[in-house]
Amino acid sequence: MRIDVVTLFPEFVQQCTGFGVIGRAVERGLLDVATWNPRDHAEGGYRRVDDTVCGGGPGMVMLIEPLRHTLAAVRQATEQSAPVIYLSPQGRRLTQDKVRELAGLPRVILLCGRYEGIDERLLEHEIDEELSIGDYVLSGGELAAAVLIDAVGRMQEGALGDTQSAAQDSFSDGLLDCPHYTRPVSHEFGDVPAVLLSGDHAAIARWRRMQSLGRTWLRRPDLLENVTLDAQDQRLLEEFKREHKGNTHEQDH
Ligand code: 9D3
Repeated sequence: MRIDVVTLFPEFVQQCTGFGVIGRAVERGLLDVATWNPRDHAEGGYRRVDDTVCGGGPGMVMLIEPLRHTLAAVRQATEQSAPVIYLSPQGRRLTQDKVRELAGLPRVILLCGRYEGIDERLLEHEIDEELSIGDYVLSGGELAAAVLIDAVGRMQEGALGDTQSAAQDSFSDGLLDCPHYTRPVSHEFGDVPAVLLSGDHAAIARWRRMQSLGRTWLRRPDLLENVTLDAQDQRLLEEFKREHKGNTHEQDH
């Protein structure tokens, strides 16, 4: 997959692709991230990419022409057509469903804003989709682009090792992950749950499923509204709730 990023801070975006799973995906040629700086397509000695806000008020807005010329250059760089995605607080929220959808495309173009944002007319004419990564204020689109690249990059075939798999992820089945433990089995901070040492693979799978269901119920009940639980899942969740009640009682006394 190829991802082109239009940004005033290309080094920042490139740095974000250099480590861990994404770094290896890039090394192996599973993912190709190219950056484009609108300043290279700006005119005049000052290479202006922004100007003051029409109607007054603080801040600056990114100019149409440098971005338009940059996007034209990006489109010329490969034959494949690609959706242009603008990272912005006004976008729909990025979800794992959207990540999966984008990961299946051969190419996407990401547009990062700085300052107060981009002239609305450029968005109307050149943007296919607007995405936000959450309800908090960033100072620009670059970190959001890095988040999207990370999430989409690790979904590429062969990006994760044999032992990992994107299908095992939290959210892939709409539930949170179960707790994980490693050695030592006995520690000042507590013991590893006995079932994980039992060697009973069916019991371990049941325990993990119960923990996933229980933690989702405790921490993200909103996620449970979007999944259908079979009879076994419902039993496991009921069991978790009974044990949880018992535990919270003990703590009260
Ligand atoms: C303080 C400026 N705000 C005035 C109400 C508007 C504003 C403009 C530009 C707020 C944030 C930004 C920069 N943010 C992004 O480019 C961005 C973003 C974000 O801030 N939150 C979540 N997702 C994203 S994607 C791009």
